[in-house]
Amino acid sequence: MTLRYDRMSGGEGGGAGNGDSEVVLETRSKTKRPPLYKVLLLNDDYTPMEFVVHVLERFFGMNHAQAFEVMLTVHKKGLAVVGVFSHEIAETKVTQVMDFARRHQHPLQCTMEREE
Ligand code: TYC
Repeated sequence: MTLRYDRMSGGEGGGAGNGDSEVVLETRSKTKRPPLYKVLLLNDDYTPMEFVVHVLERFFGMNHAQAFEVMLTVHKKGLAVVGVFSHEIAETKVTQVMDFARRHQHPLQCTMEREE
């Protein structure tokens, strides 16, 4: 939305002044909220279920029951959103999960996707 206001001359002389007038157009620049990013965990056939549960507890602050439930969703559906974050935080989560999985030689995949 563009906000404008017009203001006719003021200042010295007032209405019956020298006849000069002034128009002020002010455009308020729109302040958009930064986009959010979904972090997705993908299923595979090899990563142990307990490892995925541990990842969800460790990097996404879930309790054991939540983590187990989300792991099962990924296992059954193929993927699930495991959190929604700013771009920087989402990138950090993806890197942490991918590094942790690689260090343990599991093929677990984690990605991020911009929210509409
Ligand atoms: N499908 C894996 C198995 O049966 C478990 C699994 C769940 C792997 C979630 C990845 O993101 C994942 N061992």
